[in-house]
Amino acid sequence: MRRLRLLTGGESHGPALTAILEGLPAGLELDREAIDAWLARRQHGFGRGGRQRIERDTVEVLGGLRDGRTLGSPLVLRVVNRDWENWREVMDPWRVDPGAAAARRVTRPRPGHADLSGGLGTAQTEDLRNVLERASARETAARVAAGSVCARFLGRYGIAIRSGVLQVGPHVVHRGAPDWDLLGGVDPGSPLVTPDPPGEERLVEAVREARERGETLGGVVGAVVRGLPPGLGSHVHWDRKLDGRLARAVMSIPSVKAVVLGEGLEVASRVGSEAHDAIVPGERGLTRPTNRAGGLEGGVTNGADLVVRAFFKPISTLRRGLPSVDLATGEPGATAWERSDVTAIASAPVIVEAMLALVLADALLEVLGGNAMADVDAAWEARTARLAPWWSPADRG
Ligand code: EPS
Repeated sequence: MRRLRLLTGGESHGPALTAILEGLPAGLELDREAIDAWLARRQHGFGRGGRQRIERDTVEVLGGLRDGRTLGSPLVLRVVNRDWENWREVMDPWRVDPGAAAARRVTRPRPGHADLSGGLGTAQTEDLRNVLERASARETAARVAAGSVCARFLGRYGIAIRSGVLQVGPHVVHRGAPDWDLLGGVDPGSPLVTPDPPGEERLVEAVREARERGETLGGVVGAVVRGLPPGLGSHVHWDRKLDGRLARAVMSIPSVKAVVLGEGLEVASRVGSEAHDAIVPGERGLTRPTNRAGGLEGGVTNGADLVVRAFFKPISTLRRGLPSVDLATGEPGATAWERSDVTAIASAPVIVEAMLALVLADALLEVLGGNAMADVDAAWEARTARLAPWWSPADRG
């Protein structure tokens, strides 16, 4: 991140999650309802566990905003954990109740979660709760709050994001890279937010079956960003290339094990003439009849839609348990279960959108500069004027 910084804090069953987003220009108008709508999307979906019936995520702003406009100082956002009330004795920052803490101690690490690796890494194997509380995907609530603000910034320049679930476990709704029109068919209120809402009943049934078997499911999320001007990122340095920055951000979402840009998975097995996107003169600039590159060439946006897929592994808390070892005794034993999601895939699209918005807002600010929205606006106008012979935001659509 070159212009923006995002730091999140807070544990899953602690008092709250916090996000500090630093580097936004002063004068960006925010909308509380819009942030809350993003948070609600993250809570929506079929397959979530009992926790989502407790939480009602909404944003509180603790700094960086006055009269609905950013001040240029760090934007401090908080999302309260309602479940904290039930965990005070176990999660008290100053003094936990030893009896309550012992009853909630975790010593059998879940394969696939951060329990063992994080416990070994931070010398906290005596109670893996010290690790799993922070490693919990609950943290993504803070990212979504901050990401929605970045999306608002991008929206000012006509840059918009769509997303949806392309696959739930082995059940494929759409194979291959998504496009803008496909994701226009997503109903954010449908149980699994796929581009085929009427076809979701069989997916819902698959989630129900997995629940009955004590299993969990992952899946695939697709996202497309429209309206990005060419030239974001860099062809010059490995750490400034936008493909790497986007992949890192999406890969950092809990459970993501693979990120694909455009038709990146598919082109590896094609010949060159079927892998690239011809450059053709158009009426108002250059056009590309295909978008296999997914909007990025050489680590730089090329003006086409940015196309991303994120592959999520199944959740690692299974009701049927997974083979593990009790670190307190050294004895083998199945992992414990209290409650969990069967799948959180319906929550994933908005999280992917948030991470894309964060990186893209950073990349846009990097080329536009400016600490005040008026200056950023002027830079946007100058840049689009320079690009006019080649690219026009109006052409995307
Ligand atoms: C999570 C475990 C579950 C999920 C949680 C992520 O929480 P709990 O242990 O309280 O049942 O519900 O996700 C959320 C709370 C959320 O808001 O997304 C985990 O271990 O990663």
